[in-house]
Amino acid sequence: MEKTFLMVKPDGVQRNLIGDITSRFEKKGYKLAGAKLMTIKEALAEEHYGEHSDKPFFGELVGFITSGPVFAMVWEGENVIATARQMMGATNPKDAAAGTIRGDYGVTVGKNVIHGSDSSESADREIKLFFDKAELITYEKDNLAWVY
Ligand code: FUP
Repeated sequence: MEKTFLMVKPDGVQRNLIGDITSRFEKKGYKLAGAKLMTIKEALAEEHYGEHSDKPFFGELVGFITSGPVFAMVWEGENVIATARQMMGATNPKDAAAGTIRGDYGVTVGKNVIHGSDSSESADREIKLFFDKAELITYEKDNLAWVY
């Protein structure tokens, strides 16, 4: 089943948005395969954001993502990579539609609340960067026949 890497960034953790963000993906119908509160060391931040290493905002980006705890998650389900990106909204919150996470909670591009993999290659790479295999759980959901 398709998997993606999502992460509530330090601003989202500080603003108590872990629950709301996690809830959106649960309610949508995706399955949580792994999650942890962690701090990101500089080397991991530089590797994760390697594609931006020559950008003027790289230093600020690494400084921000290492500035406090993040909540790292792996979610799975049909089309979860693209659908999670839609649920997150545009990178710059000023362009993100209302109803998306960044549209509802973000103001500036530097502090845009959530990260999500943008392709299956990024998802594979980022899941491996942030999670050991043993931290990802495979399990079945009940058939929910007891929910009325
Ligand atoms: P996204 O995949 O939506 O997270 O966006 P990008 O990979 O293009 O950018 C990664 C992060 O860099 C963004 F979440 C915020 C930051 N960024 C800036 O701070 N300034 C910019 O001009 C563009 C991105």
